[in-house]
Amino acid sequence: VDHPPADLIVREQEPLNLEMPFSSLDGFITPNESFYVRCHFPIPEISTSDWRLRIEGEVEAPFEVNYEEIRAMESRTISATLECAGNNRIFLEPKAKGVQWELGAVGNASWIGAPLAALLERAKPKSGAVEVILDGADEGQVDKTPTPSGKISFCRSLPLSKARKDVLLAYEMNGEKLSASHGFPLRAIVPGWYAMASVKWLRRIIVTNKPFNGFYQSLDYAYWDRSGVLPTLVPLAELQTKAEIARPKNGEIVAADAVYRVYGAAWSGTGEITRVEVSFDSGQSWHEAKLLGESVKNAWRLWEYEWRTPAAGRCTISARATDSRGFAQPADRSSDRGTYMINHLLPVEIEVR
Ligand SMILES: Nc1nc2c(c(=O)[nH]1)N[C@H]1C(S)=C(S)[C@@H](COP(=O)(O)O)O[C@H]1N2
Ligand SMILES: [Mo]
Repeated sequence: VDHPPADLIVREQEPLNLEMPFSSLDGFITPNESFYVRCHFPIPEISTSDWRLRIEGEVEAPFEVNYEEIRAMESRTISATLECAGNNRIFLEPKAKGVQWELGAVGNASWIGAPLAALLERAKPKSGAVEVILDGADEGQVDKTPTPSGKISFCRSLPLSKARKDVLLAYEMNGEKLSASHGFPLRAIVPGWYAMASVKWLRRIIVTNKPFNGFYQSLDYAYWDRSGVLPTLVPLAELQTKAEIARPKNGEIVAADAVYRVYGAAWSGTGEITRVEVSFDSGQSWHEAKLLGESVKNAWRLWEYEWRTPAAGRCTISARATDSRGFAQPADRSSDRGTYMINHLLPVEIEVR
């Protein structure tokens, strides 16, 4: 690791999986040393002098760029919240396999990079092009059946329309050069989508004329969609609307007959957060929380609620978010989502003393 994981919970050493203790939430921007890390394979060591990004596939004009060329392109700065699709997995019943994330496989950063649209424009996708595969330089063996023989790389695809709309190829995170664990030298930032789409250590961009069905698009990071005539396995995409409580944290002891500032963050991939509500009685009554700061597209919104604490006893606190398109959080969990897209209500149990 190129930064000390002092602020982070080590979920796995190899591959490296680090979680932010969500109770340490302290502002709109997650500092780089507190930002969660999710890796499937060993972190590739890449030197900028050997590194190239190739744009190929169903394009009229395939080409390669090096690190200096990417940095010399017209840049854009965006805020974007990344959340792992498996965030909150530890709370699933029955227990699910996979990294046991609590609340902290999420973070918000300011990213600087080149718009993917600019590279695509130069490569000129052919008329039948439908998707763009983002291919990472990290490789390894996966163990879900049917198991591919030999190593595969981490790669994901996007519809060409999304790739052209707002995807950033980022080389800076919160004003610093991207670190090895976050994808040095270049990573994708796919705003509004679960973070498996934001491929790190980019090496190739492949335009295709048919939907891609790679491992992380089908066997992994997919869910059962029942909106059509028959259930279909669909790759995960948009972030689901969610509010998380940073403080108090589970098991915290809170002073009775006092004022406590309940504090957290809320985000959505489908719209703006318009409302966060808090309940102190297992969801029987709800109180409007105050949304802090300004609404920033594709970034989380911090919120707070000044709580007059009751007399001593146990208390269950829940928070729920609603977005501008009316998406809210389900009370219960559907197994159609496998071990991903966990946004049902997750109450915090505390003691008032
Ligand atoms: N090449 C590559 N890109 C990747 C991954 C990976 O293992 N390899 N993990 C993905 C997943 S599942 C998540 S949640 C985010 C995590 O980004 P971070 O480590 O910068 O927080 O990266 C995504 N991009
Ligand atoms: Mo993830």
